[in-house]
Amino acid sequence: METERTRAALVGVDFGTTDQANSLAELGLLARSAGVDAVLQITGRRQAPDPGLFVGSGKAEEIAAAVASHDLDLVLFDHVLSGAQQRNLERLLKVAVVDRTSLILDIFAQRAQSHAGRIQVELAQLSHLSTRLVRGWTHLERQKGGIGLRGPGETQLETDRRLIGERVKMLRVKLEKLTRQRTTQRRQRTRQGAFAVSIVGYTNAGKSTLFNALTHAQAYAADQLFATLDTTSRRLYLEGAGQLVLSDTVGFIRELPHQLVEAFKATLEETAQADLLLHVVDAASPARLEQIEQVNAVLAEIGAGSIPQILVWNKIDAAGLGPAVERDECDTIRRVALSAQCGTGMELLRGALLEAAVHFAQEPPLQKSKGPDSSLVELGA
Ligand SMILES: Nc1nc2c(ncn2[C@@H]2O[C@H](COP(=O)(O)OP(=O)(O)OP(=O)(O)O)[C@@H](O)[C@H]2O)c(=O)[nH]1
Ligand SMILES: [Mg+2]
Repeated sequence: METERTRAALVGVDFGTTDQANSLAELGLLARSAGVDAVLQITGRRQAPDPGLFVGSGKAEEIAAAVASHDLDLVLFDHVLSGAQQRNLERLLKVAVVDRTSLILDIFAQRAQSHAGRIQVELAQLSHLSTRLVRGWTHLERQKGGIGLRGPGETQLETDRRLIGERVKMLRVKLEKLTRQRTTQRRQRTRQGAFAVSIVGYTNAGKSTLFNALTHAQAYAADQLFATLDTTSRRLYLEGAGQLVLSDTVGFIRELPHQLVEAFKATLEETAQADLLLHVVDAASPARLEQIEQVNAVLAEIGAGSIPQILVWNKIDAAGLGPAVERDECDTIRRVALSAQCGTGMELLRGALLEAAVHFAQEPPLQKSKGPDSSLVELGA
């Protein structure tokens, strides 16, 4: 017998600020990546969120009717809900209600493989949870006994907060220890003077496919969001330039939960220490320019905003473009168009890496002041 998959409705409200169609399509991909079937979409338009239900009462009734008629198990909101809104909606709809932040955290939790990765996800989840406790999980006080856990004179809410606080402290210590080991490994590598290149980009842009194509490795690449969570590094020998270290990294997404960026600082550190970033872009995505901006914003947040970048305009097969190299006024390569999957244009990227590595060997580190060039817009435009 087939196991029954979770059936969900996607709910998106247009406040006139973001591109709702793209954002909802992405929520659908997130749902699929989490193993959920998005059965239907419900959209609406409002000036501002309703404090109690996020949507208006009429829209809430519409969602309730859809839940009943389509036999749904879950309602996914393409927004961040307060703890109170989520609780009120669950009471009304009688199914689980999950917001965008929790869905992303859930995918990360499913994917985390390494010890450090798991700790980081749990830290992010606890931090998300604690913001909701503050918003009043008072119903827990009646439900949970808390026998043996509650300190003298504590309410359940205080106990929950204290337990979370203690767990967070313990996880931080563990993570720090793991991070120290990683830093030592990195230092050893740097002492050998290897040129460090990190592959960054929006989730599903093709980073792992590119990593595999360059290293002939078998990193997990899939049509899923956040297929990669842990940084994988490989040494790569480049004829004429010697060794370089190439890293595949976790992808970024719009409204990446802040708790995740905070928690994943240790993993992202690898990126912040790179000598060069290969910023992979899905050239076939209609949202590619917005995605570039989102990635650059996260890079700035983790202190990688001024590392030199080469934009890799990937999936040219799907975008109907040809392989190409673009240079800036100083003759530095700023963009390479290729298909990591078909291999078209890969030799152009190898050439670009060689140039960058030779430059690095001559005057390390590369001019740190040169950040991403926002004047790069459409290829061939
Ligand atoms: N058409 C086409 N598809 C590609 C190309 N490169 C990658 N893909 C597909 O895009 C999807 C995502 O590829 P991944 O390499 O897993 O992407 P990623 O950036 O590592 O994704 P995350 O780790 O989830 O952030 C897969 O289905 C790939 O087969 C390409 O050049 N052309
Ligand atoms: Mg990947």
